[in-house]
Amino acid sequence: MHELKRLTILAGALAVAWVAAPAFGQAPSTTPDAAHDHAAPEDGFKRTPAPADAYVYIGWPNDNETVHTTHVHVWFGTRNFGVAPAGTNKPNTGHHHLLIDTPLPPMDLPIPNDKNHLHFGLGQTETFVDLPPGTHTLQILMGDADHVPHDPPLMSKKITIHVVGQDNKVSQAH
Ligand SMILES: [Cu+2]
Repeated sequence: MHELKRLTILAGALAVAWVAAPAFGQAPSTTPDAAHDHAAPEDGFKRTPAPADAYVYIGWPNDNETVHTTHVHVWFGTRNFGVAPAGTNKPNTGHHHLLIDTPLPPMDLPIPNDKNHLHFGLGQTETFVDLPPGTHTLQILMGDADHVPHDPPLMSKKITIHVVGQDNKVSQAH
C-alpha cells in the first residue's frame, strides 16, 4: 500500500516536470500570448524582402459571396511573386497562409499554425475548408521559407463570406 502511494507520488512529480519542461526549452511557441513573453532571437527573425509590386489575392470566393455549402472551395494566387514550398530560400517566393476568422498575426514572427492559420507549405494554391454556417472572414498572408511574413508583408484583401446550408458532416452522419 505504501509502495503504491510512493509510486503515485513519484508519477505525479514526473508529470509535473514533463509539463513544466517546455517552458524552459528553446522551441518557439505558436500561441500569440506566449510569443510575446518570449524574446525573439538575438537579432530578431530575419524578414525576407518582397518587391513593392508583388501582389496576392483570393480568386474564390468573392468578397461578400454567399456560399451554399459548408465545404468551401478557396483558391488564391500571386502576381509578380512566385510560390515555393516552405523551406525554399529563393528570392521573390513564398507560400500561402489562409487566415480564417482571425486578425493578422505579428509580422516579425513565424505565422501560427492552428485552425485559424492554415499553411500551404507544399506550394498549394487551392483548398477546401469546412466552415460552419454563418459569416466568416478569409485572408491570405504569404510567408517565407521560415513562415515569417515578408518585408513589406504580402497579404490579400480580407474578405467576408456568408456560409448557408446544411453542415455536410452532420447530414452525412444520418
Ligand atoms: Cu507557413
